[in-house]
Amino acid sequence: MSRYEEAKKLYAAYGIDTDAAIAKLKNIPVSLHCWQGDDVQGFDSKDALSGGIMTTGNYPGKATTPDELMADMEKVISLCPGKAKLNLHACYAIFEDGEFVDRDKLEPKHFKKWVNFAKKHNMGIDFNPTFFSHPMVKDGLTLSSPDESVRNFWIEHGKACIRISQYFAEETGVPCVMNIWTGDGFKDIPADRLGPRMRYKDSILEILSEPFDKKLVKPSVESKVFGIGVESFTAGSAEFALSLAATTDGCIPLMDNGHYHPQEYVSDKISALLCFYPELALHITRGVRWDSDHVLLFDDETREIAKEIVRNDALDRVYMALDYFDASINRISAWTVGFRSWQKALLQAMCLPNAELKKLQDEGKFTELMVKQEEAKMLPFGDVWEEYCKTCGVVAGPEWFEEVKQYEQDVLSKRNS
Ligand code: RNT
Ligand code: ZN
Repeated sequence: MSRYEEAKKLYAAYGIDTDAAIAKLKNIPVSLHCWQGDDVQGFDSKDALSGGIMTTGNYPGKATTPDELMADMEKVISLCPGKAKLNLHACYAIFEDGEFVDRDKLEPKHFKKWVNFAKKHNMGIDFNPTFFSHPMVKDGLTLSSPDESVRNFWIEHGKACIRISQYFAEETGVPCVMNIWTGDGFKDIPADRLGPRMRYKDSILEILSEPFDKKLVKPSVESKVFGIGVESFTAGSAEFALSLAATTDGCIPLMDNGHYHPQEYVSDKISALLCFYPELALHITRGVRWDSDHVLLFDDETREIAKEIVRNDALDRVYMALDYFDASINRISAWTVGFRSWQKALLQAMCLPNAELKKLQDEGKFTELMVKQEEAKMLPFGDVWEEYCKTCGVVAGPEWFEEVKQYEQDVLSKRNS
């Protein structure tokens, strides 16, 4: 009997069907962010990354052209089990033949190559307007700026992104989540908090007045507690984003687990939002002491988040996107470790005796609940993971890193970046 066959029997004794879990997970999309590949630089400007976010490190070999970035993503996809969805930022527009337009004038044609790439890999596309790293960010503000010309520029950008999102959905046949995040905020104590928030609200509503098909485009708003250089005030706080989503038809709240105080857990927040919102979105990341966007690992909170989605039967209500960027290590490896970690977290959540544990809780058997939760951790999950990877045609063990090393030697080391 193979190790998987034995493991399957052990799981079956708990009433867990590992074959079914494997078959299900294969078809669940997880958004793979393009921005791990080039430290959130994009192709439309040489401006340094700004907006309260930061990459650190200068590991050689980052992608600097669309072809390089696509080749790198292709490598990552080939090393990961499961179903990826492409997550793009507007700053990754591809201009051809010397053309250039600013962000307020972007059109679907500037993303045609990305659509071809997505189609080649049978992926849907998610999208993000890029409200940072740009000269029109004035005094750290975009959609909430007191300067009307600044606001209008960014509103036009947002509307252009709605049209592009609709184009993505029409081309791929998969709904596009369009996430609005700005770093708008102040370094020090503001004299007026309401003004920027009212302007931010009005600007987002103005963007969403652009006509779109609600079945195809899913706008979301991402909140944040603070950013580097904007420690005192963030316009798009948690209360702001949740209230906006709650009162705006078709708008989804997005929680990034790096965007809360360190003792607040998104794993605890998911069920709260599921009580009220038909759908929600996540940015899955790993903050170390702050919103540092370290590579996602198969750690406790990552697993707890996955459990909350799986055991609440919410896989079709939660849009899952990865959001981290480490420039200090091989970027292909960073991307791959994160994607594989989330796959592991989901698969393991599907292979827990969730119904039995819930019953123990409802019966008030808390001693037994603790014992069983701890014992379930010892089930031979590695064998199920191996089987999952095998059926997806990728290696389960650390051998995938050999391929990354080879790619580094053959491709990355030849780049001038
Ligand atoms: C920043 C937000 C945001 C970005 C991406 C690049 O704190 O998390 O989602 O990481 O849009
Ligand atoms: Zn995020």
